[in-house]
Amino acid sequence: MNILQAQAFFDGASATLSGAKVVHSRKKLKELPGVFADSGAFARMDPETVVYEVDAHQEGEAQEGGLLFGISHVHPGKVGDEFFMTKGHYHALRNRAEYYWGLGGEGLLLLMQEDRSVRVERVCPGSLHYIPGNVAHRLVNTGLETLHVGACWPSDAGHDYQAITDAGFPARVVEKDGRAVVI
Ligand code: PAN
Ligand code: ZN
Repeated sequence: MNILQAQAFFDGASATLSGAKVVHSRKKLKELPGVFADSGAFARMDPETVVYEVDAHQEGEAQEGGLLFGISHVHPGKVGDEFFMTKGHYHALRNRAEYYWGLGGEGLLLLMQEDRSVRVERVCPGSLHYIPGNVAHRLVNTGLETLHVGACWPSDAGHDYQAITDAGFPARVVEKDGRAVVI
């Protein structure tokens, strides 16, 4: 019997994912209007600035029971005093859960229930985060290096960004006196 090569390769040291079925995407500042509080600072920044990137391994079509594996790379930076972060989302199929785990850099994970109550977990190399269904999630890079975070989620989960676009998260992470604080 033939022994096959793996479909993809994950390099833990550099937090990179490669393979034919790995899809890379980038989110630039210009794609994040209204996400950061300081619209004046946002307008003064280069709209081509890459805020975060995602590598995702997708094996087959989205389906019930399927899984996706990805790595998010949130670059260091701020808009005004607010740290770079992901757009954040609920899963379109609301009850779908997800695991995140810290691979490099430091940051925070904002977790919001549908009643808008928020929990914040510290993300660091080795940290493991279970995101239950019905919980919106957003990564914030509070450090000076890129924040690398692994993720595994159901392939049929989908992303619902609308609820976040409409009302945002009730908590923001800003730098105050050289420290990251949640306000
Ligand atoms: C992650 C996120 C990734 C980018 O793969 O999609 O961190 O964040 P946004 O999707 O909020 O832009 C995940 O949670 N997938 O379900
Ligand atoms: Zn998700």
